[in-house]
Amino acid sequence: MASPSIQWYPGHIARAEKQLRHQLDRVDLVLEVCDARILPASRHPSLERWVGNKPRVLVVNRRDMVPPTARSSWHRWLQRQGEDPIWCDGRGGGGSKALLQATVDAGAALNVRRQQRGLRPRPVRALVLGFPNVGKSALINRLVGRRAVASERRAGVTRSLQWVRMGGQVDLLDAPGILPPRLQDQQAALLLAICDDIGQAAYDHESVAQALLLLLANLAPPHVGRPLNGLLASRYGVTVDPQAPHRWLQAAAAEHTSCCTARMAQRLLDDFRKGCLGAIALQMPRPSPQG
Ligand SMILES: Nc1nc2c(ncn2[C@@H]2O[C@H](COP(=O)(O)OP(=O)(O)O)[C@@H](O)[C@H]2O)c(=O)[nH]1
Ligand SMILES: [Mg+2]
Repeated sequence: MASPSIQWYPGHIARAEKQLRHQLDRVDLVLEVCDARILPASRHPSLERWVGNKPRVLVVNRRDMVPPTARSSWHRWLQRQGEDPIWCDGRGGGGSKALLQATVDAGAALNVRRQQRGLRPRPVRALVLGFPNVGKSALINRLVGRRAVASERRAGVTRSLQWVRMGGQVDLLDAPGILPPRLQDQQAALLLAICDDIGQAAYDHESVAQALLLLLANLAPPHVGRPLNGLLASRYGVTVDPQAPHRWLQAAAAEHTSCCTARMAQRLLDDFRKGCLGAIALQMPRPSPQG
């Protein structure tokens, strides 16, 4: 997929990363949050190394935005890698009970160890970590049952570390999204841009929308609940030619945005990001020989 270089590493992320490395020593547990639509592309490549031996829970958020078949394929794949992911919907609240339970369990184990050393029990400290806009703040609000931290539809809303205390059992640390200083894997960077997981200033909307079209034109179950071409046709009245998906933007712009392809690109991206195109997994596990 040809595209211009996408790079985004704003000052607040660089600063946050420094503080984070410092805070990591002080927390008991890391809740690693990723985006179900682009599961591998939304996992920070250095996170495992930073976390080291500390307990880590993999939280796959936006579960409502992928078809159930995609979820079960990924779940099996992750379990084969030794992970035991918790699937959440930070907006609707699904999965937050399981996530809370995993956090409380980690706290119980911590306090058994503390007691053995003659120390008083204390709340478990959990750091919520992941790329921008994957839903970290929304999950925290779900866990505490109130709007404790800001959560919005654009990357870069959480700008500093913030503790949220939960009734004496759990302390949660909300953090700004983290990103590698250089997005080496440009295919992954493109997926992050499509899903709005990096700042919009980092890329040209039209080329990102073209990349999305190219993906959409070729997606079939289990990526999507049903073949997508019909959906583009029924929503916008313009069919996509799988042989020439780049022509769609111009044709749709002629119908809807007075031939302005930039506005049409923005509309397509917005619709995808809001879930108006249905549940879509942009990445799926590669089939393994065992199936
Ligand atoms: N559909 C859906 N939207 C979500 C989910 N989690 C978060 N959001 C929305 O995604 C946007 C970004 O969430 P936010 O919590 O600010 O992300 P953060 O940057 O990782 O803290 C907000 O508009 C949330 O309402 C989810 O699981 N499903
Ligand atoms: Mg946030």
